[in-house]
Amino acid sequence: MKRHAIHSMFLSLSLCLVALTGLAQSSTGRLTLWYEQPARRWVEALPLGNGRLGAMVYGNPTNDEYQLNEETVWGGSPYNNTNPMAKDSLARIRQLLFEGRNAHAQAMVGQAIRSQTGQGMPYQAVGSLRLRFEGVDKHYTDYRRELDLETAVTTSQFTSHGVTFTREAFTSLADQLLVIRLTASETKSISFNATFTTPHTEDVTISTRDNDELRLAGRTGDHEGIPGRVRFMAIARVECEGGTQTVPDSTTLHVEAADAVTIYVSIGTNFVNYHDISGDEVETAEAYLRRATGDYAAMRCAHIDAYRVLFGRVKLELGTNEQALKPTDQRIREFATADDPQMAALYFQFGRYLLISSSQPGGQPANLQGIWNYKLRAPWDGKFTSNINLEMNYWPAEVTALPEMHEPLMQLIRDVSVTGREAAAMYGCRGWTMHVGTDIWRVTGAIENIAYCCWPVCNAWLCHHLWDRYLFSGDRQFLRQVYPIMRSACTFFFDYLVEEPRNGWFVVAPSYSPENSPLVNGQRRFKVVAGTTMDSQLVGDLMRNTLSAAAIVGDTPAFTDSLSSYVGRLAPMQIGRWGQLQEWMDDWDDPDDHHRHVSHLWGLFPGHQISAYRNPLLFQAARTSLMARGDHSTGWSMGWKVCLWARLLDGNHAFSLIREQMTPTTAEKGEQGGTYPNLFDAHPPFQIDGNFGCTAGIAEMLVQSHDGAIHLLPALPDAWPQGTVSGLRCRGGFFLDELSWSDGHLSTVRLTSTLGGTMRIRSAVPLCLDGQALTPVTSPISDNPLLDVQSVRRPLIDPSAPIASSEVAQAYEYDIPTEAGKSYTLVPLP
Ligand code: FUC
Repeated sequence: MKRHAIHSMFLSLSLCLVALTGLAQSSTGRLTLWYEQPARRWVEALPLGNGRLGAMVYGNPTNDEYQLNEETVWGGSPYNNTNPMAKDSLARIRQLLFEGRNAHAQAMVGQAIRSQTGQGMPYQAVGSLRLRFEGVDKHYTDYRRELDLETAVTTSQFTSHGVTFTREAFTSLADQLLVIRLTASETKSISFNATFTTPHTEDVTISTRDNDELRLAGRTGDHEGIPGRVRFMAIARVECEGGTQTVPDSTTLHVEAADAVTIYVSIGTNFVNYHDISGDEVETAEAYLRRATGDYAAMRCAHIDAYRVLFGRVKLELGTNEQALKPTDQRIREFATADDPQMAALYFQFGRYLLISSSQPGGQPANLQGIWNYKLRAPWDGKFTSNINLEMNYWPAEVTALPEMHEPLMQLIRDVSVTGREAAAMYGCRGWTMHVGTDIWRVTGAIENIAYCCWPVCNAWLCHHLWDRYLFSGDRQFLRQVYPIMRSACTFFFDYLVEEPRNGWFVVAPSYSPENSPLVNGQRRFKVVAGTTMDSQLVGDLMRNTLSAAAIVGDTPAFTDSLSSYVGRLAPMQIGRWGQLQEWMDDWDDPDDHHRHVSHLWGLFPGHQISAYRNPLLFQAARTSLMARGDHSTGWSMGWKVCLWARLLDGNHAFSLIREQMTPTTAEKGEQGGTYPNLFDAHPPFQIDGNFGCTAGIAEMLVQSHDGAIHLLPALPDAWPQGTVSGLRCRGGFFLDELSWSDGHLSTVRLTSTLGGTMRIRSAVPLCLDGQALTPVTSPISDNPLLDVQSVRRPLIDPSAPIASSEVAQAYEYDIPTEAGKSYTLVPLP
C-alpha cells in the first residue's frame, strides 16, 4: 500500500472512532493534547487563558486543582530604575573600551550604568482553587484528560463506582471568567469541598459569603525595596443543580450530592496602568462575576465563537499516521525516532493557541511564561526580558494571522517610548531607549547583572515590530501613529552613537552581544564592548525603516538627511577569519563557541538583511556561524534556530531543530532545552518564547515574504512530503488562502491581495496563472514598497559582491499585478 493511502486509512479510522465513542476517543489525532493520567506536576497540567486570566488544569479525580493567574499581579509599584551616574561616566567608559580595557569598562558600567534598584519586579501567581471530592474511588478507571485546541476547552473524564464523571473548563474570551462545569452520569453523585490556597502572605484573607461564594484577597509583596501595592481579589461562585451547599468552616464551601455544578471564577486587581494603581479589585472582580449568566451552554458557545474567529484562521495539514492516535506525552517521547508529521502541526497550532490565550488587546504582553506561573518569584521574575525573549513571543503574531494579539506589545512599546525618555536622559541623550528588560511598571534602566545590563538598543528591536506590522498590513494610519516612536528612537542614536577610532565607524558603546563573551587571547573576561554586529543590524534596521516611513508620513529634510548620513557610517557586517559572520567588530569569534544566543544572526532572522539572493557572501557567512554554533541548546535558542535554518533555506536542518526542541524533559533548570509533557517549551525551566519561536519557524519553512518576494515553500523538509497550509499572511497585504504540495513540490497556491499592488512570487518551480506561463522578472527589485523595502534593497555589504549563490537552488521570480480583494491561483507549469 502506498504511504499516503496508509495515512488516509488511519485518518478515517480515527474519525470513525471519534464518531463512535464520543469523548473517550474524541479528537484523537486532531488538534488535541491528551493524556491517560492526571497531571502530577505543573508542567503536566494544561493551560487555559484569555489573555488576562490564566489557569493550569490538573484534572485530578480526587483532589483537583485549578492554578490561577491574573496578568497584572506583579510585585512592587510604580518606580524608576535609571542610574543618575551614567551621563558623567560615559566618556570614561568609552575611552576604556577604545583602549581595549574592556574589563575595566565593564566594572564601571556596573557602578555607573547598571540600575542600582535591582533586577525589576516579579510577576506573581494568585493561588489555586482546590476541589477535594468525596466518594470518588482513587482506583478510578477509563481516565482521559484533554485540551482541545479547536475550542480552548479542557475536559477530564473517568469512571468511579460505575459513575462517569466529566469536568470541563475554559477561561472565557467572551466573559472574563474561568468557568468550570462538573457533571456525572448519575444524579446526586457530585460531592466536594472547595477552598482557595495562595503562596502570598501579605494581607491575605480567604473567606466565604453566603453558602455559594469563596473569596481570596491579597496584596503582592515588597521587592527590592519597592513596596508591593497590587491588590487582588479572586471570587469563586459555586452553583449547584440538585444537592445542598453548606459552609463547614470559614474558608471552605461544601457541596453534597449535586447532579451538576458550575463554578465561576473571577479575579480583579487595582492595577489600571503602569503609573496608576487606583482601581478597585473587589468592584472589578464582582463586575466580571455579574457576567455569569447561569446558562453554561450559552457561555461555552460564546467563548468558543470568540476563540474560533482567531484560531480558525490558519489550518496546517502535514499528514497523519498511527502516531497521532497516541497520548501527547508518548508522542513527545517518540518524536525523535517516529514519523509524526501531525505532531509538528499540533505544536505549531499550540503556539497559536498560547498566543491567543496569553496576549489579548488591552492587556499585558505575554511575559517569559505567557501568563502561567505558580510562584511568587518565577524564573527571571517572569519579566518582559527583551534581548530575545519578549520579541520572540511575537514572531508568530503577524505571519500566523493573529495581528490583534500583537497589540499588547504595541502598547508596551508606546509605554516604554514614554518611560524610556528617562533611560535616554540618563546618558544625556534625547529620544528614548530601553535596556535588557522591563516589568509591568515599564522601567527602562539597565537591569540584570553587571555584564548583561548595558544594552541600550532594545528600542531599535521594538521598533522593528512596529515597522513589520506595517509591512504586513500596509496600514498607513497605524504607521502615522507610531512614526514618532521610531523617530524618537533614532534621535536617541544620533546622540548615543560614537565614532570608534580605528575605522571611523559609528558604533553603540558601551554595549554587548547578548549575552556572550568574546574569546580574546584565550580568555573570556568580559562582555561589555564597543560596537557589535547585532548593534549595527538593529540600529541600521531602525534607521532605514524610519527613512522608509518618513517617505510615507513626511518629515523634514534635515531629519532624513541626518538619518541617511548615520546609516552610511554604521559599522558594517564583516566576514571573519574562518568565513563566519563576525559577532563583534574584532574577529574574536571562537568556532567552538556554542552560546545559546546567536545575536549576530539577527540580520538573518528576525531581520531582513541577509539573503541568499541579494548578498550571498553574507548568507554563506551566516550559515558558517550557525553551523559552528551547533543545534542543541536552550528551548528558545532552538526555536530561533528553526527560524534561522528556514531563512537559510535548509528545511531539513530546520526540521532537525524541531526534533531537538521536542526532546522530552522534566528538568527544571539548565541549558538542555526541550519540551515538557504539556508541550510547554523548556529552557529549562518553562519559558514560553521557545513555543512561539518554533511556531514562527514552521511558518517560515512554508512561506517567507521578507526578501523582496513571497517565497513559496522556501524550506520544506523531506519529512513533510505533502501538505496544505491556509491562512498565513505575507507582507504586502497578501493572504495565502491555500498552498498545497505533494512529493515535496508545490501543487497549487491561491493568494488574495488585500491592498492591490505588485505581488512578486518566488518559487522553485516555474508557474502559470490562469493557464498562462508567467514571464520571469527582469528587474531585481519589485515595485511593491511593502515587499521591497530599504532594509532589503540596501544590504550592508560591498555592492560589487556576486548576486547569485551557487549553493542556493535557483528560483523563479514573477511579478503579478493585483487588485485589492482579488484572488490569484498559481500552479506549476505542466
Ligand atoms: C536571557 C537568556 C536566558 C533566559 C533569560 C530569561 O537572559 O539569555 O537564557 O532566557 O533571558
